[in-house]
Amino acid sequence: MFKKILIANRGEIALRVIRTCREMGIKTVAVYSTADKESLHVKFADEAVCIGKPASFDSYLNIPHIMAAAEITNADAIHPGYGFLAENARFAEICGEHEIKFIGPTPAMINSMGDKITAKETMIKAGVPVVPGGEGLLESLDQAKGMAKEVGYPIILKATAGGGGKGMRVVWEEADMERAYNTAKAEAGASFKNDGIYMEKFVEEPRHIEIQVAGDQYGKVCHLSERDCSIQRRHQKLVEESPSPFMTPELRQRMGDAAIKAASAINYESVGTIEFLVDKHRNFFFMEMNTRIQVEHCVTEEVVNFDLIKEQIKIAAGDSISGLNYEPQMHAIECRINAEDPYNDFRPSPGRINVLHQPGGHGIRVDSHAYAGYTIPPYYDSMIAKIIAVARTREEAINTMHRALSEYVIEGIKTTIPFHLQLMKDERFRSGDFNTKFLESFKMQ
Ligand code: MV4
Repeated sequence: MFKKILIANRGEIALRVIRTCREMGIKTVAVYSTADKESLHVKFADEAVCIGKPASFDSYLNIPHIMAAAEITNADAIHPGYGFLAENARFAEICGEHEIKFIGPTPAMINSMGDKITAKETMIKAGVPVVPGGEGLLESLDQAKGMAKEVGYPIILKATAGGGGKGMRVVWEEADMERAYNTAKAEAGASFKNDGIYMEKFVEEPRHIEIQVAGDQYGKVCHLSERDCSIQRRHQKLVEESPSPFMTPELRQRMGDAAIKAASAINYESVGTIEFLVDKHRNFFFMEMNTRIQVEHCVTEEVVNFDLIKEQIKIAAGDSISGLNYEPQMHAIECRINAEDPYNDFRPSPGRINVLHQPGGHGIRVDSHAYAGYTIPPYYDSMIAKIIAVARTREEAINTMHRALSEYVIEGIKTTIPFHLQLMKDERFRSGDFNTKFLESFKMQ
């Protein structure tokens, strides 16, 4: 097992990794930007190294600075968390060149899922359902128009280097194709330095349901059931839960099998997630694979009673997994508490937390790096806490969540707590009848 892990991240996920390391008897190294000097991950780690100025590019994305911190502290592994360098194949490769274990998949596995057309072709070969559409890169506007006639409108244009919603365009009829084609291509080029785009049939009002998987270095892959992430706003998830209210045992069987096929197709090693779009007829289609631990991993941890960070570290150290799949034993819901004003278009609200009281009690887990007196810097994402409610039924989990939200006191900044309080009382949310469009029509009272 590793003796010392450097955590190349900040905020709640850095703290989350430090906690598991401590339980496993592994020493930890925090890295931090000058803006994060007073952060909890710096205080809780065994050692801490400043790696640069506030801007991510100068610190949490600065590979030479992070490698230097790992070298001087003699770390034998690096945990990348999520975001920042977590899906940077070159970073994983550089770790290998320095004989420091990257806690995640190999560079080749990251690359194979990073390019969406390549990923989709791999999935077709593996027998995983994908959204119908033209295969390969679009070469011209005329080709796009011809292809759309075959696929049938509406269609969606996506960037092959994209993911997470950037550079997508929905096209409802041929008259709109030229403008959409040109803007999608320009946006892809500007965002990813790769203007390759491809076409899919547009799935209307889909649910976003993802399957957690784990694979070891010896070819064993298992799944740990689903998370429903349909409650999103502008491609930002706000609430995740497991099991999905839309799930049936038969659908879980089929999606779990598909997820295992997907991960096995690239001999996946580490924990990861297969994202699917699910239509109202319970047809599901591969969308993307995330080759990292995700923000919402806690929901799965609570329903299958499993420490996914511990599993990820053990797999990286060469341990084997049982290969058994896991089904939800409980119902868990996670609300993301962001320093944003839900009454003002979710505008970021960084600043000092003057008063803080975090909820607790039966069925409540709070993962957060916030403390009274902490100043949220404006440079990074605005998530300051995750509340996870666990109960035997969905209704009880929602009620527990509402109770916890009502106990939460955060003064000095605006947060998404009022949004979640309203959502937990919303009849449509409570009925489980929602999809990824739900928040478009949700109004704060
Ligand atoms: C789609 C789609 C409908 N049809 N693809 C959004 C993020 C990116 N990963 C893919 N996304 C979508 N792809 C087809 N063929 C609808 C979306 C989509 C979406 C997906 C999941 C969660 C929220 C979403 C919000 C808007 C659009």
